[in-house]
Amino acid sequence: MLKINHNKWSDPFLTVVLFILILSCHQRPHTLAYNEVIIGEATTIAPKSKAPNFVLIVADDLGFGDLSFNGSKQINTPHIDALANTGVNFTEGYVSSAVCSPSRAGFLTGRNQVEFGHDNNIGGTQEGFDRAFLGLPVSQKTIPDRLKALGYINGLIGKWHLGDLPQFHPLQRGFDEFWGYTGGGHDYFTSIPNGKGYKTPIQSNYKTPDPITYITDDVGDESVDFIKRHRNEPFFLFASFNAPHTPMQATEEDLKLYQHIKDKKRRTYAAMVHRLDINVGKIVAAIKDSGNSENTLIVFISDNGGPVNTNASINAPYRGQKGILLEGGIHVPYIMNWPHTIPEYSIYKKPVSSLDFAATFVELAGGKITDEDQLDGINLLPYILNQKKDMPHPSLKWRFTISAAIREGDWKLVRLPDRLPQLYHLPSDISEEHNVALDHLEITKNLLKKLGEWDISLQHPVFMEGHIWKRVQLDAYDKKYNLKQPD
Ligand SMILES: [Ca+2]
Repeated sequence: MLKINHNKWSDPFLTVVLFILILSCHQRPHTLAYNEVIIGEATTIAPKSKAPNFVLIVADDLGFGDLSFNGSKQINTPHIDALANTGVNFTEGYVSSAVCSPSRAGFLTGRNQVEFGHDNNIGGTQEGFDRAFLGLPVSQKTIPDRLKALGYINGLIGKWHLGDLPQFHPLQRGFDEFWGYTGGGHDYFTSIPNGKGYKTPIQSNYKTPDPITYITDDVGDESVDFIKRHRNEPFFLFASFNAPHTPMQATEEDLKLYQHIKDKKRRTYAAMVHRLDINVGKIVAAIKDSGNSENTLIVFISDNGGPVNTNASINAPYRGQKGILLEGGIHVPYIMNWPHTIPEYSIYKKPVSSLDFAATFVELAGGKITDEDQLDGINLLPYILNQKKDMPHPSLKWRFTISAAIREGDWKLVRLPDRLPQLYHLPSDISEEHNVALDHLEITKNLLKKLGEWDISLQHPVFMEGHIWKRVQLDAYDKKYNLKQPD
């Protein structure tokens, strides 16, 4: 019979066992101090024999709080949750713009887009500007441009929104395969020959596109097809969903699942996010079925915060929405997943940016990023694996028409044209409800100075949106936002 020493905690063996037990019970803690890095349980990091694949899954206008792993009680997103749980959840993940096109210009190049004049959304441009510049400046290299040089096949499925003219077409910007549309959105059910706006025909350079069924399913299916066809070569897939961007359209089948939600727009939105989640699951399953799980880095983000009025999204606990620089506009769900390389249940709490994708992918693919590339992003893998322990970004900055913002450590300053600057201490005021600019004048002055110096170093935008958007944005700073999850 086993005899246990009464003073058992003095036994080194038992102490180690106890320590391992504590570690193994460590489930996704949410109460840790900001900046702490939680690396999931140790797994063996297998040596990589070949260049990894990259799958970048982007949701469009998804509210931060509308995924169950981010606290949604109304919308169940098991597949996206699983990506976060079996990888790393970046709790301080940002995009570089609060609207679609500049956000995409940023993460596809790895440069803050205002540094090359892509400040604005692509829509109608202002009179006096040359439409030949209405797109991602051709001077800028994209992720697929860089990966192509390293032997990758690059595919874009879905939304582009970086220019309609031939010089901006995805096939001119590094992609080998394209199935989708070049505008900022699409009808979910209808695509017609010679159709305009959201009903444009689907383009593809490698197949005759079938009529769309429900476009979220179609983007999922075409992504699966890409993953299957290229399973034996290194690839980059940009799965660019337009869900849950407007128009608000869902299938009857999915609407039935959310019939308990009274508000019709919110019910439709929930059904749209539900269908997005199912298609993220299809993509992950296809990678697994092709035998490439351990050789594929999957990234999931939303391109900007939820536009609460137009699609009934909720950015709780963050205040603000698409189009503005409060957290609700730029702080997004941000996940990386790479089985047996990124440990499960990792949580990374230092601020990171979608600008980091380019350097991360290129360096993991065996390429080099030098100062000449002028990237703002960095390779995140050494940070995720806790090999580098400093802040990935001493500061992050944003500029969007009338507004600008800077985050440095725990502090964030937002500058608007018609009021005193707003300073928030994010760890103690996650919803940015208490402007403490006057209580911390030195910090306010210092951050304003840094923001101003950056601002005057930047070139002018190469295209403008209509001036009406300035008013719309300013008003959005004064609105009331839903900071709690509805039941
Ligand atoms: Ca968007």
